[in-house]
Amino acid sequence: MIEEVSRIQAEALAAIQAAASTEELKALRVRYLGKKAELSQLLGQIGRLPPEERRAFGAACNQAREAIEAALREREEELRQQELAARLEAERIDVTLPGTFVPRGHLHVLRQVWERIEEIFIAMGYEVYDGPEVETDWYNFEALNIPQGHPARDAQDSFFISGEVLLRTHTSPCQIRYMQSRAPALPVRVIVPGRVYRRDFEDATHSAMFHQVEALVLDRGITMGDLKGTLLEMARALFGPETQVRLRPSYFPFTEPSAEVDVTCIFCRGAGCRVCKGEGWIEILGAGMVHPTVIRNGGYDPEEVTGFAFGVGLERVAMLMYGIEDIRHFFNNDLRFLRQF
Ligand code: 2U9
Repeated sequence: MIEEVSRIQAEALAAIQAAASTEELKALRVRYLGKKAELSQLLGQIGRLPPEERRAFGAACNQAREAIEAALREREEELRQQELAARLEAERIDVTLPGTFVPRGHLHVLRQVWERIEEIFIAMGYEVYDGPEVETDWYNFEALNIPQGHPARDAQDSFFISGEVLLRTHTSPCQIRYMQSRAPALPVRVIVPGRVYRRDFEDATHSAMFHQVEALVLDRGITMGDLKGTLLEMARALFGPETQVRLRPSYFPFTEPSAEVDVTCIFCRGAGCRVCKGEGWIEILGAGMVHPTVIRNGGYDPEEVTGFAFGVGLERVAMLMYGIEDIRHFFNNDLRFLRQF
């Protein structure tokens, strides 16, 4: 039986040496050292031996077991190293390879102009306010001194959702909401940028949806001088420090007096060219002193406070800044156009 032990040990050591993976080694461990292994079974039969041989046989079995254990450990370490090396080689990453190119987008040109105007007014201490695009008749018209039957309603010929609810035709209703939320606190200095909707037929300069920024300032003793100074500040920040502004008399229901505002032509600097039709001036916005009725509708006392307001079309500003000749370019999402800004 002792020879059996030597044979098993020799066979096991050879098999362990020949094992090609740690997986295989696991199987060999079970086969040579497990409960059903030959060696275990031989040891189980120790009782059959004459008593004087049992000690030597037991020692031989233990010695064989230890030799197999040691060989397993050693081979396992060897194979683990080999397997690790193979994995490192197979999973090697070349960090010097060029990466996948992810094209980078940017803000839409209108959004850029929107943010530029916000920055200009935030720097002058204004708040930026926002409100619903679906408005009631009262906020969009009545509060702004445009009663039922007023011709200014026809001019904005609006998208009604019901008899009383419509898509706002200007951002002015937000100004009323802002005043109501602040009254009687002074001063009011706020701009409201946002989308507005008018039932216009589309052409190179009209779109049924466009963007406005409106400004409103209320305080004791505000004059048209404050309005003109503010307009000059904005015009110079947008179009350059040499820009001049001029006011021409006009009419809006919500301001009195009212004015159309021109800036010196940004293409010819006032000399006269094709864009300004030889005038040297380009109209960019409307403005005026807030009508007493509108001040009262916002919750303030027109005997105590005065204020100015103006409204500017974002598309108009962007078209002038970049020489864009058709408003429809903004909304067609043609990348050849959008990428230019
Ligand atoms: C309140 C009181 C007064 C805002 C004003 C204009 C004149 C104006 C147009 C410019 C081009 C609209 O985008 S556009 O078509 N806007 O001419 N807007 S005064 O007056 C207000 C606003 C709110 C409470």
